[in-house]
Amino acid sequence: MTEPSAQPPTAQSIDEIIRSALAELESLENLEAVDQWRVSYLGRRGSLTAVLRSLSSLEVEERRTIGARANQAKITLEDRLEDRVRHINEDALKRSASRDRLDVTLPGRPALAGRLHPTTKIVREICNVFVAMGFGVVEGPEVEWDHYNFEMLNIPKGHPARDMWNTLWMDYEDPAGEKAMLLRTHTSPMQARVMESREPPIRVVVPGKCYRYEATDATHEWHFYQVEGLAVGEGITFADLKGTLYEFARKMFGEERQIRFRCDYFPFVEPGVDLSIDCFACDGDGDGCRICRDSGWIEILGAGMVHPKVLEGVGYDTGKYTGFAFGMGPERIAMLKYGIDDIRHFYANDLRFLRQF
Ligand code: FA5
Repeated sequence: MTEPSAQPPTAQSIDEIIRSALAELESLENLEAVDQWRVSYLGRRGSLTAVLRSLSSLEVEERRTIGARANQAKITLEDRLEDRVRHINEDALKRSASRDRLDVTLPGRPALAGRLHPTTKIVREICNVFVAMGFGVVEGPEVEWDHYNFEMLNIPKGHPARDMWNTLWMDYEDPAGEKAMLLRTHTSPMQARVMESREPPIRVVVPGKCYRYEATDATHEWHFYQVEGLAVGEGITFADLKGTLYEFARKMFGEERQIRFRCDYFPFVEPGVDLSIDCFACDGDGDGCRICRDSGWIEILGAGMVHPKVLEGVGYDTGKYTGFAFGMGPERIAMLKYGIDDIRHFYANDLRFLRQF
């Protein structure tokens, strides 16, 4: 850059300004530098502007020739400035076009598709079997009142049967100072809720999450799913219960499966039973079988005829209506069906396990 001169301008000094300005301009690679260049030659205090200002100190004749030269110099610098800016912009555009070029021949990245959790799948499979038999599907609250989880199921306070369900209580007490709210320990409270809200005939299954204050092991989680079933109407008998569950076992585990009922106790059914299927791994032989632990049978659910006290509790006429109910653990059914040896795999969030389903 040439410093503005205090000397009167001459043709040589103007040529010198042009020469050095153009040489400098050619070496500039970005717009900021070009703007600084413009300020230093053509700006208010720029060297060429200073020349134009000092023309008045020249003789008239000299002023005409030197002035014309200086004006021509200004036009030259402005033209070349414009060229340089265009050149820099075009260069930047070319560079970005080659840098950001889209290679349409590259193979695409495969989209990661999510999938249903194995519990969701088995719960849907179970529900579908019952839907095909005319059952509807309903859901209910996971935070439940003691009233529905126990009282309405013929399990009053102090009843020893409460010990069958290790309970996670909420920090809420009723006016009598009793713990009143809990994470439901089973889906059975929905029996009373459904019966309170409609009249027979009723046929529903209730899938949902349950919680128990439980030490976990290969077959016990502290949170797990259940699918409850309830049918209430006129003339429903134990034969209907047997037929329904028999159909379910065959649809889930195969036509050749045998089922076995044994007496069991649940305060909200009478009589109560548990249902086993003959082991699909050893075909009921039992001998040395890891799945059924030598017994030839695998227990899959609890069931029974709805206890008259439960029907009375919701105001049903027990002379007119009877019903059956059942409750099963879908994770245990999935374990049996797919040979999973530990229930804790279901909720450990290990994709190596979950991707297998
Ligand atoms: C009940 O919960 C009764 N409400 C079932 C019932 C309903 C009986 C209607 C009669 C009429 P039980 O505690 O046995 O019963 O649990 C039922 C099923 O839930 C079990 O067979 C098992 O498959 C599953 N289950 C129970 N506890 C756990 C647990 N800790 N982890 C995983 N699954 C469990």
